[in-house]
Amino acid sequence: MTKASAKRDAEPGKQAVHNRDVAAAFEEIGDLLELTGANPFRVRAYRNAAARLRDWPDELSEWQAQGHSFDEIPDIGADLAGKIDELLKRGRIKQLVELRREKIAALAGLLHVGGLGAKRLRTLHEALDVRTPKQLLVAAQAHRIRELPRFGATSEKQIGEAVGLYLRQSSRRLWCEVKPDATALVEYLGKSAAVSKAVVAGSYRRVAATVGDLDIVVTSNQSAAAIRHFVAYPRVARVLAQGSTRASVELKNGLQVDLRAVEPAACGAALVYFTGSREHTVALRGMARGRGLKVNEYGVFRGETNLADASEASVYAALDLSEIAPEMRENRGEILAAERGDLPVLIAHGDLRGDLHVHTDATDGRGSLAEMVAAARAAGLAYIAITDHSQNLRIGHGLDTTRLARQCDAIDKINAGMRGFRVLKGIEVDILEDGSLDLPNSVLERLDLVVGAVHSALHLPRAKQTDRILRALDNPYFSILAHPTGRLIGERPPCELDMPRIIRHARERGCFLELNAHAKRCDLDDAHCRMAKEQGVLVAVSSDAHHPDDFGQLDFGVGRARRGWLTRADVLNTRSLAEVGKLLARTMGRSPRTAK
Ligand code: DGT
Ligand code: CA
Ligand code: CA
Repeated sequence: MTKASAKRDAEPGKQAVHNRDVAAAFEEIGDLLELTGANPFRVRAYRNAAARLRDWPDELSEWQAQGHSFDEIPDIGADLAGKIDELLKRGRIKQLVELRREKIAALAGLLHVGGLGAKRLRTLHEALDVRTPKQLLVAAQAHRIRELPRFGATSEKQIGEAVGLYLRQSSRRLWCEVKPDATALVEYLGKSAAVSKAVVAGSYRRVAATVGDLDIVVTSNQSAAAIRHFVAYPRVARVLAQGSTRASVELKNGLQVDLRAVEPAACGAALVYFTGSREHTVALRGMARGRGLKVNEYGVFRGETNLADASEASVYAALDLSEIAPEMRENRGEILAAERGDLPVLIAHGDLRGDLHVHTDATDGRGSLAEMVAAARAAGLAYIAITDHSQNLRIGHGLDTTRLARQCDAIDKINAGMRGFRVLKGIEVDILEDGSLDLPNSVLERLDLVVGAVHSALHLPRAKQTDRILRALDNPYFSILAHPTGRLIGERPPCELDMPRIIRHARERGCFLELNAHAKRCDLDDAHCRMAKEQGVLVAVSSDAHHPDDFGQLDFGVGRARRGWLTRADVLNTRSLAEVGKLLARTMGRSPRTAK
């Protein structure tokens, strides 16, 4: 789902080709070559080039206009330079157009879904003539996969589930993936004299993990001019509908955007209506009816009189409710809470003081210790915990005892030379299949915190998987359970787990749970955050940063925490370094216990 957006045919001459378009094209060529069984070095060449171009500081067309040649760029040889030139000049790469015609191309989106690699996808294609995700699902359901060599009933079941999930979600995009478009559109709309205010409403404003389309409300006294400005947005590919107060467009990456122009006085009601959710606004309307009122996108009416004004608060006030934060509007008890006046005061953006899950290039991160520290300080944090992977995670180049000790020395050194910021020593230790941890307690005890996570054997049956985690929490050195369900949105369903039991156990053991803010994880999800809150288990909102830029994820994490009704007090890393230090110290060296 993340890649599908970049995979539209470019229209010759119609748009400027940006670096990320070139990167997306190379990425896609890499995927398709891999699927058709090309030499792995060729595949890697395209992927390396894509990564290089995505971060390349100069706009490629300008770089060329200045007389440079593309093969001056590292990772770009003469062949790839020619392809960049072709894309810039003609708006397409012939090789890519041809690759897309291959019978197997429609399966490219399934790479990585449910652990399917190119080799296994090719086997499925060759043995069963599967050409599309839908056909793969049908093959799994008809039990035709289990007969194949190197597949079996279990992997058939996993493939069926993962492809089903993929098909349900593939028309949706990750929140973080649409954020750049949402931000750019608001900025663009604000430039029109006809627009006084522009807000992205819908599921985006509610900070849903995935978004179907963007819904924008603009206030304007000249709606026709506002609409004209909107459809003229340079990244619009097609206008789907256009009227005097509304329009829908499709952007060049395939994302749909609906826009509504309303008079400034109706802004409150329009925002409530278009923020939704449908369930929330349906419940509001039902409540209004009981009081002889009518709520719609224009206001709250008693007869002809509109009780609402430009603010959303006025809409809720007209129904005797306190204002409900957008992230809570899902009809999951928030209306009752607003009626009683006991809505939680949600954690605010800017409340986080530190980040307790950060990687470096010692394992699979892309920033050095010093770079991650500098980026965290620049992001306004007061502390971070370095939590690189442990030895069991081979692909992540996990740390063994010696390398961990070396990292701890490096952290001591960096702390010694720094004021007003502190680096905590941690590890993201693998929880092994039997619930033991991947490093001995004699090593863990020297750290400030232990973050534990499951990275293998994700398909254990529910009772076994639950016991595994309970056992891990029983370890005397265990601070925070990272991304508890292991889900990857669009790729992998959550593990089978008894979460209420795990949360209760975390409370008994004095451990904390993580809300991992990685766009694909959002794990804990909203419902689990609320369970943790009810049990009094503090939640760490963590970036899981693998790159200096990733601390930006914390802001999304706060949005997700708000969706889970968390307050400042419910979140571990809103606390000062001194307080966090005390709370973490209590998780290090408790009396051991065996699981019940
Ligand atoms: P999405 O786009 O699937 O991620 O989810 P939403 O919530 O953004 O839904 P969308 O785009 O269909 O509509 C945006 C908001 O507009 C929705 O949250 C509530 C409102 N809305 C749209 N159509 C209707 C409708 O027929 N009835 C009600 N009650 N509300 C609607
Ligand atoms: Ca929407
Ligand atoms: Ca919509």
